[in-house]
Amino acid sequence: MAALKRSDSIADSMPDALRESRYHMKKCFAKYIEKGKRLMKLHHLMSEMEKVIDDKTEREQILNGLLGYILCTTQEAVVIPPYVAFAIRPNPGFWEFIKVSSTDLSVEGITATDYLKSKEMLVDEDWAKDENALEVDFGTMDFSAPNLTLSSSIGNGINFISKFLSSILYGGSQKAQPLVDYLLSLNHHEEKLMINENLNTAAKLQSALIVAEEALLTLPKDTPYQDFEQRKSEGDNEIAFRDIPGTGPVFKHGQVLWQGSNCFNVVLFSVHGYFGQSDVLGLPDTGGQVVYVLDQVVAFEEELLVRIKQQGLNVKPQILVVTRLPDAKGTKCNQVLEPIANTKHSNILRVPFRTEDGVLPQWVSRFRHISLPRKDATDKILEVMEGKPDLIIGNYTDGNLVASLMASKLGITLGTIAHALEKTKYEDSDLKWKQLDPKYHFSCQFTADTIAMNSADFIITSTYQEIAGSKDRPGQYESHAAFTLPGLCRVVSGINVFDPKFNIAAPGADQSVYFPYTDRQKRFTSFRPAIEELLFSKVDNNEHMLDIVKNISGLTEWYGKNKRLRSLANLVVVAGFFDPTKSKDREEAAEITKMHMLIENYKLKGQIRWIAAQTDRQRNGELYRCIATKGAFVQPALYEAFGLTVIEAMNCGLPTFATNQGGPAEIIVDGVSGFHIDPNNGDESGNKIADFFQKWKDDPEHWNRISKSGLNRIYEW
Ligand code: UDP
Ligand code: LCN
Repeated sequence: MAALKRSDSIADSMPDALRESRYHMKKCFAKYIEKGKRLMKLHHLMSEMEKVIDDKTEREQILNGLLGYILCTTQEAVVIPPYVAFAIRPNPGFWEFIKVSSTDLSVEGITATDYLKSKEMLVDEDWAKDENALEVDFGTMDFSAPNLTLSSSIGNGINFISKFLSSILYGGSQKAQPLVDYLLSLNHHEEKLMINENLNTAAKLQSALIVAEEALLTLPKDTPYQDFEQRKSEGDNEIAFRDIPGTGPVFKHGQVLWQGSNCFNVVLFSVHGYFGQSDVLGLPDTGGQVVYVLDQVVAFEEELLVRIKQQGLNVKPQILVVTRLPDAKGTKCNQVLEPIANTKHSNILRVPFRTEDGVLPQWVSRFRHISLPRKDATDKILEVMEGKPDLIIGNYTDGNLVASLMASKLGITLGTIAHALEKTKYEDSDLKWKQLDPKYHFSCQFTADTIAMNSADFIITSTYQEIAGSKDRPGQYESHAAFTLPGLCRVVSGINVFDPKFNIAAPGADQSVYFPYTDRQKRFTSFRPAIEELLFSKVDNNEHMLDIVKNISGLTEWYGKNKRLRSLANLVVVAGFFDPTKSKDREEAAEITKMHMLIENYKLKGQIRWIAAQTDRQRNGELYRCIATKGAFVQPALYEAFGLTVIEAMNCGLPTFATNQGGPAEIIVDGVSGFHIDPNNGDESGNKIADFFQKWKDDPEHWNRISKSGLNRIYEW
């Protein structure tokens, strides 16, 4: 297929392309506008084109040319007769908007603002034309740090910033002085952390660094800090860096990368629901976030302790996970301060969430947004930490917003993490916000997300797709670049995915819980009877929540329909209430009823085991391992932001099938370390799973190969 040259814009090249196929294109555009105002997705554009150009050879000729390339990179088009406006995304992060007249096929490049206005015309014409409509443009904020330029560099901000800082340091004394002053200012209890007053100019620092590099390179990489400290004081170099190559300042091709720490007190906000360590796990729909936050705290504290030791400091780091204080309902999540398991100095701090009607005690869905009373939370944090934190991190929408407010109030560095921005999970969730708001409160959520991501100094993401998607699909952050909530606000520049604040750090699974089924000595054999009961007893068990996006009913239906698959394997699903009357959510109750109906209609009794959501992590690990050696794991979600269960299953050596919509597509290499399945194509997915079981039957090594490649993928990840 033809592609554009780097310098070409679509607005420039499209007129020629249209001219070449003018006869067909006139017919095509006439078809597009035939039904009046509407929003068209790529598949609509293609299928209508097929209807108009019924000769396959002619159609292929067009699709193989530049026009085909432009059409295939179109995300959507707005039809406002006689015009069709296109949102074209030639590469991740790059967008161009154009408007084509169906009358004479003339092409005009338009701004994001004009494109959004045409979208608004579909739902709220008055507002679209209102000159006073609120328009938000974060792009006008001018920062001195440059942005990345290539799609392939997105998410690699830290390397870029390190190089940028090195270039400042070596780029002339005037430019370098603010950096030198900053390094000079870093201290802990009056003790300098980076450099001392003798190196107060760029020239002095540069020459000290040259001498330092030579001195450091003569030492083995594992030289203890004390030895280095002694050498430093023996010589007359005023090298105030606190460490040695490989652990402290690293000298690489003229770059200085600082790996020491000036961050000892960290606050992490995960303000939602039931944040607990045992028998709670956030309750349904925030489970992954709780697991993730707890794992990160353990790893973060460990890393801080190592770095502090390497820096020769005598400091005790503290991490405080701040959340809300709900009713415990028999769990331990009603303690104000609770030490975090497997850490030395980290705690959960719980602050009551107050509304106008008093304290909110019950569990609330992730779509109902909560905040923490800022004064209460700040006072408590300052009291427990005995001072201001050095870094504030937020997690998920509510946590990120609270974190950004507190960070700006206290003047502290802010990091945010989302891993599950909801915007891309629901088609046209921005344009349809009024319709969706009563249930999902997207107006509030997208606004909070956009504010937090713009206030963040850095953003940690799970995968590349989370930021910038893939060739065909926009990323979760990217979908905030330009969007509109008609009647509320038009965000013409919401976020720039080329900003070096974006960094990818994929989560892992806790290796002490999720390890391969072959590690027999480590296995939690005490859970075996309970798991056997769960899987094989005659009676099904009780309650929990069924999230529609997880598509458990979809999987049940694929299985029910596929005779071949049913003859090869049984199905175990882990999710949900069994009794629809227990659900307070209409959609969820419908989903539960649907599950019962599928079981009935497809006569699945005896072939399906429906287990309620599990809350014991260790037992979960063992459950995956019990299924390993006998089966496979399937994650069929309509959309999954990252998907911790996918890496947990792979960690246990369980061959894994996972949705191609979202993070899992990046975790698994299809056909090698597991399989991608299309949640929107149940027949194909069911057959793909059946093929695996059939192949395993014919070749006993097939299962082992996929299991091992899955584990290898996790180890190299
Ligand atoms: N999980 C659990 N019990 C269940 C289902 C899930 O403890 O019945 C855990 C699962 O092991 C994983 C997390 O909850 O650690 C779910 O995370 P994921 O990222 O897959 O999805 P989320 O629920 O956050 O969308
Ligand atoms: C939230 C989600 O929805 C999941 O996809 C992630 O795996 C989880 O957070 C942890 O990052």
